[in-house]
Amino acid sequence: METEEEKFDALIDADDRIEPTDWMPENYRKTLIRQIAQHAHSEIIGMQPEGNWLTRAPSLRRKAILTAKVQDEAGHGLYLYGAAETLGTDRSELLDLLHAGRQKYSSIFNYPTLTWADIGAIGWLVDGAAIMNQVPLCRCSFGPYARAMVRICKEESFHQRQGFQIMLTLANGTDAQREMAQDALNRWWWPTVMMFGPADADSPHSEQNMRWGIKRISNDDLRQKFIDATVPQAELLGLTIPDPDLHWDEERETYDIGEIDWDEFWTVVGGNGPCNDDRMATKVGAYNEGEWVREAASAYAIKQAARAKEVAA
Ligand code: FAQ
Repeated sequence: METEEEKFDALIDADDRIEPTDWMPENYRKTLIRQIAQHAHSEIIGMQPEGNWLTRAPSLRRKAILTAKVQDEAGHGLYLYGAAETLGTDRSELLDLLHAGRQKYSSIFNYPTLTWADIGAIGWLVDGAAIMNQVPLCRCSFGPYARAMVRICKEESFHQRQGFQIMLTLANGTDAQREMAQDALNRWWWPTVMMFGPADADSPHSEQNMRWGIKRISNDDLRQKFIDATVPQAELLGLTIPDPDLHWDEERETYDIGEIDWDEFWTVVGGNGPCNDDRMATKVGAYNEGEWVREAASAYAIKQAARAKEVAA
């Protein structure tokens, strides 16, 4: 007779999906809640740096596109909170943990968007990195997370293209526009490279998460794939990656980069980046201001349920 654990291991070994009603080890559930919640919070907090430019987009067309993109991020957050809820947690619990500083969101969203070119750089680089990380997650062993990622990746791909298109327009524009694009690349490059997480040797969750089929490709391998895909795109734009040590390694057939400033990464992850306080204050403020909406929605839901009961009786 197979134990629950043996059945679970057999599903993982067969590269099958684990569904919410299946038995799973407590640490598998915990690490998924941790990762999916962090991912959901990132999508929601990630609306802030871009939302900052909604009222100042350079044309109506750009404004409409950016509005659609920011709304997509909200949708991604909601799919992901939904996926986390299938693991037996509640969205409001996860939000409480975020607001209390006990759950993380991606380091990348703690940097400011100083010019319109930053909107291009976020789409091109940050969404580009997000796709690189998230396409393998479409094959994650946990069914609801994997399925949510399929739709998210399709939308991220449009986001990446709109960002690249902004950069292309600026790079082919006036000297001032080109400088603005280069300045945005200078500020966003390294934070994006860091976004993939610590080096494999310093990543406490990687080994177990790879074994469980949550993570399919390691932090360093994804980072390398992103760099190899992005360097030729920067060349096409005529922009310079801000790394004097960047060069093509003939032997490894890949780009080598300079040293990553891990102190900066951990400072930002630890809550002391340029915008951490501001992001959290805005998030908590919006949540508190939205209290009446949640109350109205649940009062309506209770009324509807009572009406349905009456009709059924
Ligand atoms: N920021 O052992 P590992 C987006 C933490 S969505 C902050 O390697 P793991 C869309 C990590 O949590 C961007 N913390 O951990 C968009 C752990 O801390 P803990 C978000 C980070 O989980 C675009 C510790 O370091 N994407 O961009 C970061 O195996 C534009 C040790 O690390 C996802 O969340 C970081 N960058 O691997 C929206 C994708 N990296 O929890 C708007 C799903 C690591 O023990 C605009 N997540 N840490 O206290 C993942 O793939 C993984 O969770 C990793 C980290 C790869 C992020």
